[in-house]
Amino acid sequence: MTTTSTAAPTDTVATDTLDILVIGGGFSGLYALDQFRDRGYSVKVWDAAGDFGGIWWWNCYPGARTDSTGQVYQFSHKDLWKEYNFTELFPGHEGVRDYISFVGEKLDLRKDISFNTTATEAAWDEASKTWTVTDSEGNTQRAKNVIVATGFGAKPLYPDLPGLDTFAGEVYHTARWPQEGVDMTGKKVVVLGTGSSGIQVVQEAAKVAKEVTVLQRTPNLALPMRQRQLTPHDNDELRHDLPERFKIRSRAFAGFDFDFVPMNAVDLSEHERELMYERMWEAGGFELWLGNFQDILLDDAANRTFYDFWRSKVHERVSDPVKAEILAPKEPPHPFGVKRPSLEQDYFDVFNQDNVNVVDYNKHPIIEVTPEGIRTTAGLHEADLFVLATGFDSNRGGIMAIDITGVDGAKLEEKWEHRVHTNFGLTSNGFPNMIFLYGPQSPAGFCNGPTSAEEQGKIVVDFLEHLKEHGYTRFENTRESEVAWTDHLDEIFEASMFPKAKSWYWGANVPGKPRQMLNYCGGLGSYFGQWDADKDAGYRNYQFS
Ligand code: N01
Repeated sequence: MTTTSTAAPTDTVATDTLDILVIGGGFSGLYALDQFRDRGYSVKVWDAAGDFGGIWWWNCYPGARTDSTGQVYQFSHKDLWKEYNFTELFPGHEGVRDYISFVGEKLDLRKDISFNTTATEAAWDEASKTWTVTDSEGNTQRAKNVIVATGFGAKPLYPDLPGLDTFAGEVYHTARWPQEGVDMTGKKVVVLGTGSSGIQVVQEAAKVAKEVTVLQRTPNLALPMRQRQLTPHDNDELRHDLPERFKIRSRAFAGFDFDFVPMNAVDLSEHERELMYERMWEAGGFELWLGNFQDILLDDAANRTFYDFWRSKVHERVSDPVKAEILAPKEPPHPFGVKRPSLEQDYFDVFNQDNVNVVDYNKHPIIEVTPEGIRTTAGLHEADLFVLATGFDSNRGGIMAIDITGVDGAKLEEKWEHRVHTNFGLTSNGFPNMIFLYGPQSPAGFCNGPTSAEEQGKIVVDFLEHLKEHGYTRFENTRESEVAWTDHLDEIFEASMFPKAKSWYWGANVPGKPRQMLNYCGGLGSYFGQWDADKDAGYRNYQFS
């Protein structure tokens, strides 16, 4: 017997067996819902969040905001972009949630989404060729196909700190921040972690807290955001060439409306290079990372020229030379850009305030957490609020949190325990009729989210339409194809500079996680080009029946 989730809207008609159940209602899940529903499929979405927002529902810590401009961090389809006005160039989490709610209402998506519904199990039945998915309340839904669109950051990473449970103050992970917010005014705040989440919290805490102590294990080679407020008129100005920019982002290396400059940093004189860096620095944004010289992520010497430029900019802004050296050391902690840099507004400036300090965590690690605060080898840092900005068990964590049972009782968790294997990050042998969006071994970590939602979404729509046309009810990629895809990822990873930084891109941030590149770093052009070639060869990596 199939039941709908307790949280399902009352006007939803219970469907015995859906064509598609989508787990996850972020950009990818919503695009899939809209597109498949348009084509006559019965589709429902289950989402663990309380409302529209995807990852931005969970990550509602102060200062959480996207590092993409709203113009590029939106859907390109159905003319939605003609109507919505962003209030900031780089929208905060409230802004992104407002935008996604707008999309939800505009496309009438809510009626097919069950929020507050966490998928805990999915089991394949070969006889009926269906999946049965169960939620945390024990409700089940049968579906011919399951799309897992849980995102790269569905599972927060909690550090193992002695004494954490004795802490008398408040402690929150940035990805599980209370929806009602946390007032940091007048508090002593300790922030562990300086990834994107950490630096965004620090910028906000510095404005109101009594004291902010930043525990930094790896400096964030953060770049200027150049944030600004937008009027409706500004939105119109930014809108006029959007269709062209959407076209560019669909095949640009990382799904943005710009790409690497077809010049090598090392071919220019120092003066010419500096002029170019200065121009880019003034403009700000991720162009400094993914629109920089084409050799910046390939050549150590080229990379170092930018690191030195970046460091000089930070040192100009931080007056205390000791703090400046911790934040931007003479020797790079890793090459620039092979660990994700963030965009910042006044991150480096706040260290000029007396109430903001940075601790070099490598020299002074945490010994224990006490009721009063966090004791490092440098002493006790008293705290009322301890912020864990420690990131995620990225890419595979959210998927493996679901107990997925495929053919002959095989468990995905066991299959992927030591090594993830997928075909294009989309499917995994032994788990038929299951598709991952923005999943491990896809370009996820190197792709602007909405671009991936649409571009991967399109190939998945084509794929299931192909099945429908041919009357197939079952698909499964071959074992050879996923071994080849995994080898391909390994090869480009090994040949790149990415192994030179410990990062979540390859699992190096999680103790005990197998070290394997989990994000395709060959660029969207190559990714979709290879997929199209396989498709033109009759989806040669799949067995259909
Ligand atoms: O997580 P992170 P995040 N002891 O993993 C440190 C996206 N995102 O939530 O670098 C001490 O990057 C860890 O140190 P180290 C974006 O793609 C986007 O910030 O491993 N320190 C690191 O400093 C991003 O890349 C946006 O040495 C520990 C930090 O915690 C991704 O999400 C906003 C530790 C974790 O940084 C993840 O970002 C937010 C320990 N035990 C997130 N464990 C925007 O678009 C971890 N750390 C702006």
